[in-house]
Amino acid sequence: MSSSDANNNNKIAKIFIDYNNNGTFTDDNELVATSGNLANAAAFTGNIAVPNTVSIGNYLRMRIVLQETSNAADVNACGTYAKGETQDYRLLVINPSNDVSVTSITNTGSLE
Ligand SMILES: [Ca+2]
Repeated sequence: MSSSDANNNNKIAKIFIDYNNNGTFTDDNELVATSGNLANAAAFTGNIAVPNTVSIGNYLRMRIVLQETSNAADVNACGTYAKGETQDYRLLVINPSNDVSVTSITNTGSLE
C-alpha cells in the first residue's frame, strides 16, 4: 500500500477487518495492521494472518484509514480527521486452492 500524496507530511495508515461482521472494527484483533510514518511516497507492506474463526464463503468489510499525523493513536476506524482518506473493501473468505494439508496417515508396514 502506498500513498499517492507524495508530500513530506507525516502519515500513518491502519487496516481494520470486521471479522465478526457486527458492523464495528473495535473487537479483539480487528486492527490488523499499523504502518510506521509514511512521509513522502513511502510504501507500507505486510501480511495479515486471518483467524480461523472466519467462515469460508462469508464477506467481511476491510477498512483502510490513512491520516496525516505522526501519532498512531490518532488514527481510528471511525471518526473525523483534518486530512486523510478512508477506503472500505469487501473481502470474500475463500479456501486457497494451493492449501496443503495432511488428509490421512496410513501405516504402510515395514520398509525393506
Ligand atoms: Ca467487529
